[in-house]
Amino acid sequence: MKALILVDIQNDFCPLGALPVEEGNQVVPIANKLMEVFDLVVATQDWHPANHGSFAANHPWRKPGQVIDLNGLQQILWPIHCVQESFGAEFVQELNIAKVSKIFPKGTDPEVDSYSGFFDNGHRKATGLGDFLKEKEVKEVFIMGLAADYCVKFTVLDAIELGFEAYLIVDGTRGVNLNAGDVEKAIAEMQEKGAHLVQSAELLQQNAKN
Ligand code: VGL
Ligand code: ZN
Repeated sequence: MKALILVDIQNDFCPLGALPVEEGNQVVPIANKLMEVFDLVVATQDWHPANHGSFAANHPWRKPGQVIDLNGLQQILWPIHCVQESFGAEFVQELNIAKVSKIFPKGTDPEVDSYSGFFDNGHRKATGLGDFLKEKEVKEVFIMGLAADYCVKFTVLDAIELGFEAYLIVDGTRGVNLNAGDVEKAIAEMQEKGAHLVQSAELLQQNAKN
């Protein structure tokens, strides 16, 4: 069984959002097309409480982009984004979420961030995504969404660690690029660690259902 994992395709990661990803909205039509050729689609949703420790605004005098120690882990500070129940946290309206079997919220604990769709950044708590996929006897996961250099990357790396055959859908992702070249670096790291790189067109041609 193959599964398509849509990572954080939310308003705040679109070009007009609070944590803008250049061309972030351009992954939406790709996701919609790919959903037609997968029997199983899941989505992750960055879903922070307002007091989340990753928000610069929750630390005196801190600014987005700075790095702090958050309960023993290095934490990049972000603008306030994807606050539970806010517009910014909603999936992009054009995304066809009717095809999504299950949504996995992440980043709900104010004390620890969660880039990966599988675990928090300390690898202490699971979101349930790994068990869900194993129950469905998924062996191969195809991952796309936002952002390439954070949540997509860590979702891919955890998928590999959990024993899934992991495919990064390269045209289905865009990155924050806090530093120039971050996306290329992230893709290189995913590939080094065992991820396969694919383009959405190849999957549409093959038709992943077969
Ligand atoms: C993300 C930074 C903070 C992401 C989420 O979805 O890549 N990045 N929260
Ligand atoms: Zn976040």
